[in-house]
Amino acid sequence: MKRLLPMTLAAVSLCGIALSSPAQEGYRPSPENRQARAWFQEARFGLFVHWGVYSVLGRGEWVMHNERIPIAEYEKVPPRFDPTGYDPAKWVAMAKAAGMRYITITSKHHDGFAMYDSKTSDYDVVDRTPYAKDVLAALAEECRKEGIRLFFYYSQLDWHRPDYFPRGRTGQWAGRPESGEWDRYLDYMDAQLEELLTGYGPLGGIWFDGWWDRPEADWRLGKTYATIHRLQPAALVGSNHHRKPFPGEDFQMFEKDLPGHNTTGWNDQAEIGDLPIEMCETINNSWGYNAEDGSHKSLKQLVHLLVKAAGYDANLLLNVGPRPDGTIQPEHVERLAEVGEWLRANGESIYGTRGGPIPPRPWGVTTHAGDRVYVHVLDWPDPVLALPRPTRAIRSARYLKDGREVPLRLDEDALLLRLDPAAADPVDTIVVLELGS
Ligand code: FHN
Repeated sequence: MKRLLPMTLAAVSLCGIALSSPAQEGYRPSPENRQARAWFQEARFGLFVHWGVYSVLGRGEWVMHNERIPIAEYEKVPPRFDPTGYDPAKWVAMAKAAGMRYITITSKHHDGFAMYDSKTSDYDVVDRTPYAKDVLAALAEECRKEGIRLFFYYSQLDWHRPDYFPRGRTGQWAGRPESGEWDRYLDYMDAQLEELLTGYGPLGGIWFDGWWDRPEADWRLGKTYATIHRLQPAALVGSNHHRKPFPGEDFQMFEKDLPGHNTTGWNDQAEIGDLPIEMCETINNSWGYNAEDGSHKSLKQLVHLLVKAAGYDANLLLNVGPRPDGTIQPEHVERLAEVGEWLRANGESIYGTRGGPIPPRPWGVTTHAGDRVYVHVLDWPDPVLALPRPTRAIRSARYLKDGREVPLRLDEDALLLRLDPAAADPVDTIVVLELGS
């Protein structure tokens, strides 16, 4: 089995000390931005799409680095990329049927290849592939039609551009000259971002990644973030730098970890800020299409990710890696449809809720909205579940599934719920507490 995870990212991010210039000091989000943040927090569930010419090789999006493929070799891949089966209407319909409210797609990943018609470089899907069409433009139009918000993932790290110099911790086998103009690379990046922010209609936001390749560098983030906020005030800026949010950012993401956790090793410095949070995860173990990766998570595992994320007051951005023909592998289409079915029955306990009031527990999490608290029992302890005594009166406790009453008793400092084993749900047993004044 090929190594699925990219080069030990933990090693990459751990040793970098951030010495770069401060980001957008003094940034105050516009009213539109605040509205967009509120929308984002209510949306709770989005589709992540890692798609690029690397899908042709079917070994994930890090193949160029992991297999030390020099640029001259890697440039033989785009001519083989011809996704005649690409149908954005199908992707958007799949996302909607899964209960997703937004899509975040890779406009450019670390290999530097643009999945749109860039005017600043011909290293893109229109100029270098037989397909020769702007895949982002077609998706943007479909999203607009279907009321799905579209975010663009943009890699600050670039293994192709010579001016990405001094090099960082990756991309050292690309075969570029040991020279280049870092500021010219940043100008190029800002120019591409301007194209994305002016050529595809209103965006949900920009999802940056790759800062961790050169954490000591001056990324001129203040200028870049200010440009985004100027061109689209409602667009949300987020960066997967695994640190506490920088000024100018509008949401915070955690990769493969619940907020505040660090099972991956790269979230050790990822302090939780006061911004809306999103957690991103794969359905199998790969972001980009990997023909060998059959470790697809079950419905239960995926719903637990969604519910736990909501219990931590975070969104879930769940990934697919489309195939080189533009289709999504059937296992992932199926999984997403199953999650959609679950959300059609239980969505009120996720959408528009906030995490808590009871912090995450070994048995599960809680979410709340208005006068309702949703107790998500994910791991069935025993017939009686003890919760901290609520500060407000309890009007009723019922199973979300069928409205049946759940017997309860209030003790001095606890609320005891008597759960009926026959009502146990194999995925998530949800008890709705209706609160009084
Ligand atoms: O290196 C990338 C990886 O390819 C993928 O894009 C993920 C998605 O969150 N982020 C980086 C790894 O942290």
